Amino acid sequence: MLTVVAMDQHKYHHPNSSHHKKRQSAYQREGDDGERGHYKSKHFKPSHHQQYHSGSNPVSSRGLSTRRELYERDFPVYKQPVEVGSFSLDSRRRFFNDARQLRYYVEPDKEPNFDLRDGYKDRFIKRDDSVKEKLDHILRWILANRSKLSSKSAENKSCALDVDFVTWRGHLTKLLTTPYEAREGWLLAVTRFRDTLYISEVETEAARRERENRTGRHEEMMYWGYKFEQYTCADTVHSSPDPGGVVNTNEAFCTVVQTRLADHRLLFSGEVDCRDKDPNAPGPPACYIELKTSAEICTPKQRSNFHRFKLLKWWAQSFLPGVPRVVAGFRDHDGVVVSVETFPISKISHLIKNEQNCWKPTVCMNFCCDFLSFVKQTVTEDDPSVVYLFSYEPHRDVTYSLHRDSQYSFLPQWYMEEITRSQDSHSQS
Ligand code: 0WD
Ligand code: CA
Repeated sequence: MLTVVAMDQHKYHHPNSSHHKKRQSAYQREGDDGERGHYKSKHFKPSHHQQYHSGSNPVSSRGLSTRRELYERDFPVYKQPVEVGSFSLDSRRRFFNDARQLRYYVEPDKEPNFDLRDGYKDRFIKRDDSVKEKLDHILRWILANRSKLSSKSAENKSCALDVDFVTWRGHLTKLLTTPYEAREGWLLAVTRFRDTLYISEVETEAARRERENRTGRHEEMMYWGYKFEQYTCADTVHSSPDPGGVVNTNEAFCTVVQTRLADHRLLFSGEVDCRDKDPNAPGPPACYIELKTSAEICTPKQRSNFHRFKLLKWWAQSFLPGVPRVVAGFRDHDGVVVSVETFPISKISHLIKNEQNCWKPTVCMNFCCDFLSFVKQTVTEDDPSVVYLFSYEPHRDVTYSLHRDSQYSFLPQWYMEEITRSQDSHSQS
């Protein structure tokens, strides 16, 4: 039995409680006011069968507003996420349909003095991040676990999976934080295949330039987070962390969860750092722990920035899969962890209450929900060679473009063949 974790007023939804709320949508047509960023801010009323692209509005000129005010309504239904499986990626990035890479959290001293720079030069194997894996690992997991997902209802033959969306948790995190994101845009490729929508990120030009031009200092600081994991995680329940070992960022343990946001059935996977080693801890995902490092906070300005920017990202990332706590290592300028603090996800919205103009969980969730509705309505062609590319640039609407047989197509042949083969044999029986 899964217990429902209290998440402040942003609780996960109990399957049995009925929650009636007015539903609104922040779609708007870009052409309406003649220019971007200026809207009539009409909140469309609900009906999901409403056609937004009727009349003379060309499909290519429509967008989804990212203005925060449009999303300040009741918190949408978000079901308690359920782990339906997990997988591991080994030191060579090979896929395993099991939890072999799951590690166990070992609580450090409150002031541990971990040196995060140790091993950067000689005990670090870095994943090649120019290799784009797209959704491949999740798709492998799906093929290996079809029985847990296939549609049981006879009338639902065209939908191979019985979920509306398949994606990485990290892509959803980006959606949650979009109304507050003033620096980085994103590109999300979406394909409809057998009535499931697959969402896979495409690296923006700006992100590619940044990746290719990182300073030595930045490269080293990216290592610090992984080094902190090594100081606090053990490979087995009874062993201790091994700070003398090699840090290899190819290795990963990923949970696969199923949940629902309003009427969107979601299947996504996210990397999990470690779990509580207490055998009496609740089952996954409630036993999972997210590890973070952050610069130590010395001034009120730094505290405010931490609340406004860091806690938003931490909350969004862990709330999605139902990971209940973040353990943060605060480090100084030289990469020494000077203090460690636990942040329960359910308490984060209290912590930010006194911050002026701060982010709101409900805005994040409602924006994500409306984006997914926008995608459902837009991505109508059920064809793996067709990609709808959704684009966000800070302070702009989300817009999209359509691409046939392009560089953006991302569902691999092996996946489509297997889904088609098993589905056809299903419908014959
Ligand atoms: O190819 C890429 N650019 C991406 C690869 C983008 C996003 C994810 N990934 C891969 C990751 O390597 C990992 O196997 O997908 C898996 C994780 O997906 P996710 O959980 O949906 O991603 P996210 O929530 O953004 O990141 C979770 C963790 C990170 O932890 P922190 O505490 O830094 O948020 O996954 C790791 C990282 O530990 N991670 C990566 N590791 C290596 N290379 C990367 C990356 N590019 N991105 C995230
Ligand atoms: Ca982490």
